[in-house]
Formats: sequence, structure tokens, C-alpha cells
Amino acid sequence: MKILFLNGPNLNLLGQRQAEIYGRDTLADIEAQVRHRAVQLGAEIEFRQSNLEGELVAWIQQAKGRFDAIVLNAAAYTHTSIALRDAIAAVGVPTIEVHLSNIHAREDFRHKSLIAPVCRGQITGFGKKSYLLALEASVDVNESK
Ligand code: CA2
Repeated sequence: MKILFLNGPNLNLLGQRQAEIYGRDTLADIEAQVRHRAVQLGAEIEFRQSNLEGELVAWIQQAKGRFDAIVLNAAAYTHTSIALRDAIAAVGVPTIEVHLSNIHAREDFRHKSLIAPVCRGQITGFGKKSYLLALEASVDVNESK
């Protein structure tokens, strides 16, 4: 089973600023923890980050036939991107929306996720654990296919 982890804009800054919201781990730290758990679950993962909406769209399109699930932290594009939503809907690869912070407990503009309706589910608010929960969910989604 192959799972693609995609991370959107500014997540490359994790661990440097706003630790009170997003925690002290860098994205590389989170990747290492996801990788460790993936080995235990017998899953193969690929982990990517981009600040560009079009690059994220291209990666989602290319996931068809190559990955069994996508875990997507679209960051700010969560709240704005019809392009990401259309790409997720078009490829039909089960996609799990993930967030470090609880988007529903923050500013009003973060409450709305444009991608949620085309995702299998949303995991939000558990810090780096959100990624580990999303990994487990991806494996479950594929095992119950
Ligand atoms: O909680 C999440 O995971 C978010 O997807 C993070 C996004 C935010 O726009 C979403 O509403 C919720 C922001 C990622 C930016 O991360 C930074 C990390 C350190 C310093 C500055 C930004």
C-alpha cells in the first residue's frame, strides 16, 4: 500500500515560528515519525511539500494509479482552492484532509474547508498526531475496500 502525503504553503516553516499553534516539530520531524509508523503498518509513504497551488494539483493528478491514498494538509489552500477540490474529485484516490490545529476553533475564515466535501474524512487539531491518525485512517480505508 502506497500513501502520498502532501503539504501545502508555509508548512516548510514548521518548528521555526508559531510553535504555540503548530508545535515545535519541523515537517521533517513529522515525516520521520510518519515513516516509522508506516513501516510498522506495512505501508510505503512519500512525503512532499509545495508552496504552489498548481504543483499540488499536478501531484494529486499524478497520484491516480500510483498511490492508494492521499493525506493532504492543504494549509491555507484548504479555505480557498476550488482547483484542489476539483483535482481530488477528478482522480478518485481516497483523500484524507489533515490539519495540525483545530481549524474549527480558530478564525471564522478557517472554519470553511472547500476540500472537505470531496475527502473521505477530516482529522484536525491533534498536532503532529493528526498525521499519524491520518496514516491509520488511510490504511483502514484501503483494507475495507
Ligand atoms: O492547522 C493546520 O495544519 C493548517 O492547515 C495550517 C495552515 C493554516 O492556514 C490552516 O488554516 C490550518 C498554515 C500553515 C502555515 O504554517 C506555519 C508554520 C510556522 C510558521 C508560520 C506558518
